[in-house]
Amino acid sequence: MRHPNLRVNTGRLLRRIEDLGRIGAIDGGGVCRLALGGEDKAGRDLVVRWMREAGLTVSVDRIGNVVGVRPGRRDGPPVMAGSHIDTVRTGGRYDGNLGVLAGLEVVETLNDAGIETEHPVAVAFFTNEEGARFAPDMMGSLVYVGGLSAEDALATAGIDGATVEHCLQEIGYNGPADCGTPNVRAFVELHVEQGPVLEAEGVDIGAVEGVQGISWTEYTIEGVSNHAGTTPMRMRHDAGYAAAAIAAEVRGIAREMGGDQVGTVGAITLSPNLVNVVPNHALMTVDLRNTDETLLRRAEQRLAAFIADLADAEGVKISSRSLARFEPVDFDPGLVDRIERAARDRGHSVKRMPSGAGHDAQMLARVCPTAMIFVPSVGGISHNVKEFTKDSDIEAGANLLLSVLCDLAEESTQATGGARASTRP
Ligand code: HGY
Ligand code: MN
Ligand code: MN
Repeated sequence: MRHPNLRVNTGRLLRRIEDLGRIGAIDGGGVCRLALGGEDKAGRDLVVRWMREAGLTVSVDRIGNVVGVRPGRRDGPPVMAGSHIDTVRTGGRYDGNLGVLAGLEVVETLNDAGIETEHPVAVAFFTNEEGARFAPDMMGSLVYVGGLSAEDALATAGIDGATVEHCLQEIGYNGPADCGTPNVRAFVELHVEQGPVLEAEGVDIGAVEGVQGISWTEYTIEGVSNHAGTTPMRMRHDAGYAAAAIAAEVRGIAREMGGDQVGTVGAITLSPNLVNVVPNHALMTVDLRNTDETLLRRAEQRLAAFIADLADAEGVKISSRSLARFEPVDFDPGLVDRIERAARDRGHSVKRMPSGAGHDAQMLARVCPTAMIFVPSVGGISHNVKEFTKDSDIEAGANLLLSVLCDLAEESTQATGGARASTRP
């Protein structure tokens, strides 16, 4: 530990979480800052101001990723902390925001202590990590590492029809920098766990070993609208029934497979959506995830077979469009070890674990040694206005991030090992 007595300014970090959480604040203590909307712009402007006030050289790339760099004694790739500040509609104030603001707090702490590091230190927030408005999720970091072209990302239309390019221009974050600059020496993301494990086991810190596979698909179901009262059941081609049957099957597959298999139907829109009309159209999404790629593919295949039979039986047309597909990612073993060791050295209990949620780190793992630090989520709740993490856990996570980043920023050898990352964009 290079600076064993160095500690973050917890009060400053907590204030900034509060200040950022006021932008797009919604009832119940949560936040709604969907990617590239007005609230996202306001949040970006605030964080960029803080970055500049901390003396960082700030760049904005073509897809709106923002990177602030603090110089080191030598030039070259920085060690980077980062995450995202866009949220889902029912977001909490910690998801993503903590990793960005804790990274900034590391910089502020180094500034306050007058510490110069060997390598530059960078703080980043990536565009549209949530994928709730524009698919796929982790879009900005995927472009940053070359897994998706900036052109394809810019051309992507969101759930409201607007394109990424148009929205970036609207908010003034269609930056000049090439995507993927600067390249990165190592990446560490602090994030709330968003699940129940750490709290249930009474563990302070998660040393995250990787991220599970993610499969998002949009289904369009075309049936025949008809009278709810006069149409015999045998004559129906009911898009609403088909959507409901798919949702029930998603739950059935997850239940029968057990293990890490999860399945979610988060969005269903029926048309004409009237009490006395058999729906002729449904648009829905399915989110399947598993830590094991073979099992995830098995779940996908089971659902596809069910849907083909359902379309025949109900006489509806069902077409599908992949919104996101990422294989499971393993983080850098050496970096995970380092996080685990540093946590124990600071007297914390620590558990090695996978991430159930997607994160920008899973993309950075394609290009540099990468790992994550989790802190507990109260009640395991996230993507919910009640998302909460205790101040003491925020302080522990931020000080651990400080310790790991300081060590990485001083070392001549790169963090050992390498990540097995997705091979499919
Ligand atoms: O969907 C996810 O796992 C992340 O919140 N984008
Ligand atoms: Mn997140
Ligand atoms: Mn999220």
